[in-house]
Amino acid sequence: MQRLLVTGSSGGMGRLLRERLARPGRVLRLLDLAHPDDVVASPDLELRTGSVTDPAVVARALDGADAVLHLAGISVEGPWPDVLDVNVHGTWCVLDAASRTGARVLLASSNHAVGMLARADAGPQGVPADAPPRPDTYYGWSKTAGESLGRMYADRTGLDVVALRIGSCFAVPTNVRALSTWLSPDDAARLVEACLAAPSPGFRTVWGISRNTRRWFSLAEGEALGYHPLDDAERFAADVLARAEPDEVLDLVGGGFTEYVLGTTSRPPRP
Ligand code: 15L
Repeated sequence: MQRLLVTGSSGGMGRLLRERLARPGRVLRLLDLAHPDDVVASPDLELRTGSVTDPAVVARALDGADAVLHLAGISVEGPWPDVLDVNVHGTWCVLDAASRTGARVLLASSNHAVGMLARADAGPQGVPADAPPRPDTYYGWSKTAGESLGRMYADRTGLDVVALRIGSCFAVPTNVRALSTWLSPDDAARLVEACLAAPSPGFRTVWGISRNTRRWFSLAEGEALGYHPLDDAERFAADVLARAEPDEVLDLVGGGFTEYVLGTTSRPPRP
């Protein structure tokens, strides 16, 4: 029996993945500050409540787990102390506890780790999955910090750590940028399964995107790990383009995040 811990299971991605990751031979253990009423514990579903910033909570949650999908965190730009505590300290709690149990760690990183990259600078295959950090926000920086902490634990302790640079994981793509950056929920589950099944991946960085016709990011590193996405945002293109906002940021990988006043999700007024 495999036990998979999912942190941040009540958040956006956690909710999309919960049912998709359930399967015979697997116990899902969900950790979040609270669980929705319709999520009920069963022999295959263990519910843990608490914060990823509490090392004791995380150590207990990892006890007996074979792997952890670490989704918990602030998922947009936020004030520096909060981002540091939840995203960086929380990720340390997970990596440090996993380094004592040997559980494989899948870290939810983000495209915003390289958000300031100009799309024009991407090679013919798209931005490589291990492109050096170019964070666009405190949030994006926190994701690069998590990746580099993961690398350190992998190097120092032999832990398997896969950092998933997730594009836009929503039920459907909602803007023009997402026609390039979309990660469908089904492909997200395929990505997690590939990361769990790969024999001894060591430290890797892979893009979490679907096989989008307009993709900006390389699929090569994910494919090397056994991730073969099936979905393509293009089937939503007509609808999305009909509703396109004229001022959407499309020249930089991070899109609208690249314009945020740091620490906030507001933009300065345009001249
Ligand atoms: C992310 O990293 C965020 O968590 C998510 O809210 C989206 O904004 C996504 O990136 C994106 O770039 O679309």
